[in-house]
Amino acid sequence: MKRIMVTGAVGQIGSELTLALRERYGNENVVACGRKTEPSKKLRDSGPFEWADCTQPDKLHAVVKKYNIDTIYHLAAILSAVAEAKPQLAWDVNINGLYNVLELARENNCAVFTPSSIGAFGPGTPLDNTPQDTIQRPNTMYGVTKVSGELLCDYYHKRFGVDARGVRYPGIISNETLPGGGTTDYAVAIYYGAIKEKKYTCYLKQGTYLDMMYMPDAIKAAMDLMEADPDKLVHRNAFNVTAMSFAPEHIYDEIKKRIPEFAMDYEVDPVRQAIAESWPNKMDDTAAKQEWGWEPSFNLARMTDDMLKVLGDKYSRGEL
Ligand code: AKB
Repeated sequence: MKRIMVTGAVGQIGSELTLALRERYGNENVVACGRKTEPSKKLRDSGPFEWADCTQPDKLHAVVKKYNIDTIYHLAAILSAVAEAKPQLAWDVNINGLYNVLELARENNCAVFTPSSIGAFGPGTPLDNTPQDTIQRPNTMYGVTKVSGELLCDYYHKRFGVDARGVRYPGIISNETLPGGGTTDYAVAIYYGAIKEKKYTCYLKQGTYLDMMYMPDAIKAAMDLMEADPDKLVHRNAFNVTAMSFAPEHIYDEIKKRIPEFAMDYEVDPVRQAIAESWPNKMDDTAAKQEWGWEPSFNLARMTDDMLKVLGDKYSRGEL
């Protein structure tokens, strides 16, 4: 049985991925690591929890030794909008933190999953059907750290034999933990707005297409890639994965079909708009499909049904 450590386990993806990993590999075999935010009761009570900051290698090292860890899901990261506001912090967490994890993996023979992002692409990249292997010249600090991270992970694989794998996540939509400071966060916030106030003000312009994915598919992508036969992997860091591509008006239309009184207006944030315009409209994820059988389950309509049901139930119970 694997012995897993998850960094960033209290974050948007980490909080749900940790629970899914516990279900598959056993509660005691999955150690959740947080830095500052209190974990939910479900996360704290279902298995081991440790405070460990990825920029502090000694603490990470102690967790790896204490639990005899052989696999690390390294989710701790600063997202794109915060990274533009705090570029030094983004470099420290996204690069020095990753370096610490890879060194730990090299010394202790651990496999590593690291999420990259659509942010690893930039204005020179083809925006439609963005190829797996293409120009990557991002103009944001987030993008710089994501490309560097991909290269560093591949380097550790080739040079030291670390089993490092990753995906380029699109915007992730979920109903458990809110994302913290990304450019794609509007696609989560819009559902909360629809349920709580029947309205939403969008910070991206109409016509701004971006790749997106519902959380169950994001979790499946990470776990399936880490279980994939290494002999079949031509690529490693990082695979394009997507489930849907839409602009704000399309998600609005889907919600309005189900909540007719829902209204949306626009107040564009120039920073996040510029970031979004530098990212792909739609990635080509053929390599992920061919090399490890990637297949998403949720499209926009199915995701909208589920999001509104789950958030609607939470709202009725007074939990939102
Ligand atoms: C962000 O918007 O920063 C993230 C991402 C696409 O990597 N959700």
